[in-house]
Amino acid sequence: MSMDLMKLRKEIFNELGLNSTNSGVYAAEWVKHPSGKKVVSVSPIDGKDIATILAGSKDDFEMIVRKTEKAQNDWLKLTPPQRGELIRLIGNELRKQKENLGKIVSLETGKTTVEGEGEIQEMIDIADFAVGLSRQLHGIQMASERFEHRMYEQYLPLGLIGVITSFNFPSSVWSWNSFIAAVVGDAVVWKPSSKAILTAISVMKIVTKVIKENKYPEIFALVIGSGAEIGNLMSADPRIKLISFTGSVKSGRVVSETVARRFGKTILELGGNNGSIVSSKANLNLSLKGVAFGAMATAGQRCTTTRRIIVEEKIYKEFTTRLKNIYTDVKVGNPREEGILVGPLIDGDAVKNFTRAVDRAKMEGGKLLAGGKTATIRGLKGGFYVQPTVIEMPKVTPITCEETFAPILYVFRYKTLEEAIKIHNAVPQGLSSSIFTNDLMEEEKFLSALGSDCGLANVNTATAGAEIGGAFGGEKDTGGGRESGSDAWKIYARRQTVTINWGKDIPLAQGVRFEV
Ligand code: UN1
Repeated sequence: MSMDLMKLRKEIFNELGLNSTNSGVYAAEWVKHPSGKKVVSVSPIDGKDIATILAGSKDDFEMIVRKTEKAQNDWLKLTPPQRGELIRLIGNELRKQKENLGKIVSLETGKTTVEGEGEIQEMIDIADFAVGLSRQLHGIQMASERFEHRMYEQYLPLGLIGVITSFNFPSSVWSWNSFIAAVVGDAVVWKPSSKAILTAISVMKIVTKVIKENKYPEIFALVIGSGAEIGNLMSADPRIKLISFTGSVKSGRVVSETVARRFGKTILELGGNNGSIVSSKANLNLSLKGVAFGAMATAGQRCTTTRRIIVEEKIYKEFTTRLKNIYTDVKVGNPREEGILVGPLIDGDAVKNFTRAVDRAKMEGGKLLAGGKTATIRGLKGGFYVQPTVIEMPKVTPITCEETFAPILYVFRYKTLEEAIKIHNAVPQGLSSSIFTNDLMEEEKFLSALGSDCGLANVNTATAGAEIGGAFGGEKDTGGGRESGSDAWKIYARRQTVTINWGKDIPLAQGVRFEV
């Protein structure tokens, strides 16, 4: 490790109480000797090991489920606003630890300093949202056809939920699910990605410190382990009422089928292959910035990353020339350094996938406009860097229908908006989308039933960078799940329709008579 990274590692290990070997299993306390395999946390910044983690086994998992179920029972004895109070305290602690947690996210996933902190800000934001929500978990009341009857809906806690997260948003996605589920009355078992384990351990240390200090039930548990073992155990376990899964379409299909077999619930946040339409009626400066952020932020490793742009013929030449200049100038390198906008990919496999996708795009008729190669960074001996890449495509081809987790942007051209929307909707995924235009008719068409087929639709802003206040998720192969804001909380609850007869007789619905 370079001197700077060594220093950073030492600093955050001290601040967050991490060691060179850490337990990856928590249920009311850290399990000293979990019996699973060892997992190593590697920094993509230089490819060097950061620490070793002892993962959980089947036995550990069994213990966790039992303990967390018990905690959830105690949690039920609190009112939702009392539960919200814990989340408020956690949010306050996260505010204090924002910088430290941001650093561990950055070291472990290669995010830039501001993006690392942004990840923690997203946790703070959802904590605030959950606190407010804890005072308004509302059902509706409806008119009864029966005399002196009242009907309404209530949302009761679901029980235990499982959250399986990906490396790219290693802590915020956990909080989107967990803070909301907690105020609803659930307890949470978390299996983070094996590529972002120190972040998960650090988050748990902070969250459970608040729980212990304030004597709340231990509703948050952690188990580090592989998807094949722990992920499958979670999906198959009927005690876990809901699985929220973020990851690939392939793994999501397995989770979905396994959970459905036992009639459990799922939130699936699978692949995205997000497109932006750039119209000749757009503000070009704004569109260029939007596309650049959407396509290159987090080194193209967001589910919401812009992977395709569809540019109107009239401005095609100008737009692509200016985009090419931005791509040539953008600084790729150590994400801890100021001015760097694009850090590394997560690991060597991601680099291979990048190279393979570029080669395939070329074979399928693509013309390279920028990037296309792996990159070495001055001052760093290892790490997984690639050049942000733009490839002009003659039409929608198989590779452009795939999500490659790397900064590759495919460019298409269009003459009519109908044609642009057709290209836009031609992929199997349906997470995020956007249109850049100042023309009211164009943006309304894009937002109409004949427009974008995605869960998120943006006008004059990027496909990436959604706020927590809206429900997050997508259609088609993206899996249909919704989490985070709006009324996404309802999936963490058991919905009950209540009918109360407060009269002296028992009139029946639908005019049925049953005189006994
Ligand atoms: C993800 O990539 O899984 O909208 C989540 C965004 C972020 C969240 C992305 N707020 O880009």
